[in-house]
Amino acid sequence: MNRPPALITRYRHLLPVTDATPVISLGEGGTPLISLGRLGERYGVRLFAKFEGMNPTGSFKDRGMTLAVSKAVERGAQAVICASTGNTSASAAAYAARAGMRAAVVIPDGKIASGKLAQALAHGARVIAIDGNFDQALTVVRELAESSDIELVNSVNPFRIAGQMTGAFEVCDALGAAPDALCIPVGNAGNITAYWAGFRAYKAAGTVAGVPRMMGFQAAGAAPLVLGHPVAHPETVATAIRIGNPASGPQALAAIAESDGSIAAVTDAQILDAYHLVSRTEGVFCEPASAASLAGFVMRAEAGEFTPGQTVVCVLTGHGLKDPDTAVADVPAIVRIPATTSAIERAVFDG
Ligand code: AN7
Repeated sequence: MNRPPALITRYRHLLPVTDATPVISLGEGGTPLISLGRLGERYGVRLFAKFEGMNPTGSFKDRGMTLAVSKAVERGAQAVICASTGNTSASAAAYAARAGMRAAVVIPDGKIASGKLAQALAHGARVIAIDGNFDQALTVVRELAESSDIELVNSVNPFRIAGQMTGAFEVCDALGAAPDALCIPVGNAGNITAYWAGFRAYKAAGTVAGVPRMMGFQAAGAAPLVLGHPVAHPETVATAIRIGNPASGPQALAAIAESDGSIAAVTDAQILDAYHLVSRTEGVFCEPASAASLAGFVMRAEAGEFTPGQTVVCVLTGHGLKDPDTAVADVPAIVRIPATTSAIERAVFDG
């Protein structure tokens, strides 16, 4: 399959790169904007999913990681490090391998989805599990990065945010305009910050006329920006956004205020409903954290928040295969029968 050229090449004029910057790429970006026609029709809007699970490592992190690792190579860093709920570690491990560089990833022990752990291990990263949560992991890696020559590739790295602006560029390129609203899951709050920067950059360049309302959604058990204070012990089925003290919280709140947007919490039950809905009725398999954006859309739509005919984009940040345990936790039973034509025919249509 032909993938589009590297993101750094495609959007070079809008990114902080020079001719001296190497391009460490796995063909990231160029993900599909998929019409969710049935669900949109139910609420009278044009609804789309920006399916970031189609990136090389299966999440949106690759957009920022291509730039962060390229810049790390440019400045001669010896290694990259990150704290992660899983996807950042998978992406950092892959891009570091691509660059021929060492990666270390610090994760909350037992709290990252198995697909993500498999990726970090497969790419040869040094995987360090701590007896603590993401917020504690981020605190220690930030300290370490300040006192060493190891490049921090969490979204506090400005190149991560710059690279992730390309998600907003692609949404506008596909629609020929900015959407009216963007629904997005919020964990460490880097992605909502990046999308907002991207939409503003496109408007400033005159590429589009407007910007969307930024609608962020956190899991109810990990909703510091909704509550207005950090959460010491975040908990949610959506382990990717099990974050109690988001590093880019102030930037996220600014994006929401400047865009006339909003931030709200969705429960694990709402997240899982949306997760099953989009996989069963639209054929799009995302991970639970990603479904927070769709759960939020449904909640807002039922409250009458959207005007008929508006264009709404939900960012589905990661692929469903990342978290196979959640995928098989609440699904129809496997049918076990003898290997005969008649038994199989009955099994197809029964139940
Ligand atoms: C699928 O990998 O924080 O608000 O360490 O994996 O930019 O943090 C992942 C976050 C949404 C939240 N959806 O994005 C990590 C990590 C998925 C994610 C988010 C994450 P931010």
